[in-house]
Amino acid sequence: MEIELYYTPRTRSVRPRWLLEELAAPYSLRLVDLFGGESNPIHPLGSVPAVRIDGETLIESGAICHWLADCFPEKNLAPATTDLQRARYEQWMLFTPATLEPPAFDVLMHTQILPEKKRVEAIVPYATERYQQVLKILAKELDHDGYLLGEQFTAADIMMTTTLTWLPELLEEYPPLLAYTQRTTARPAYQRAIQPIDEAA
Ligand SMILES: N[C@@H](CCC(=O)N[C@@H](CS)C(=O)NCC(=O)O)C(=O)O
Repeated sequence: MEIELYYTPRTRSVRPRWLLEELAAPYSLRLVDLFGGESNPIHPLGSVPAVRIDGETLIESGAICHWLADCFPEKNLAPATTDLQRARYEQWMLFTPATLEPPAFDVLMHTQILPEKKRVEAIVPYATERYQQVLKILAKELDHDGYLLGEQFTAADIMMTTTLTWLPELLEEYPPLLAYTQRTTARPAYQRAIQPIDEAA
């Protein structure tokens, strides 16, 4: 399988890069200079990430991670479809983009990313409150030494960790989440995935 990842550091494209590193799958990176004004030539919205897999283009970080994890069952980054744990895995794979990410995205965009003129201050208190509600239930869920599925680290942990790292200051009140993100980001595959592109293997 030939995999080319269209990638910008410090974006959602870390997700598939981290997964590919966990899988030890061969891949190449094509840097998209999003912050310098370049748009991704293979994504209909110009966004990252996108992958070319044997000539086919696939977008959406969650879909890319989902599919790639299933392609390498021997790496145990996704439970088998017949495994009861699979349902729980699907739950967490979707929880990140559907429930955790929207309020975190609003806070991030309207406090840090958008040019000041475009920020809407009134969005921030509600989005922060909603994000904190979600963090509270996650802190209960992750109040142990493992991962979302217990002992098994999966692609769902990649999805969730990358979002939790967007707003580190809001994690301070949730020690189980701080410990969880410290555990997951200490993984060698994550450390390789955040290396500057010219130093990547
Ligand atoms: N839901 C998409 C979101 C993709 C997305 O919005 N990516 C951001 C970077 S994290 C981006 O490319 N923004 C610039 C743009 O869309 O032009 C995914 O998870 O892949």
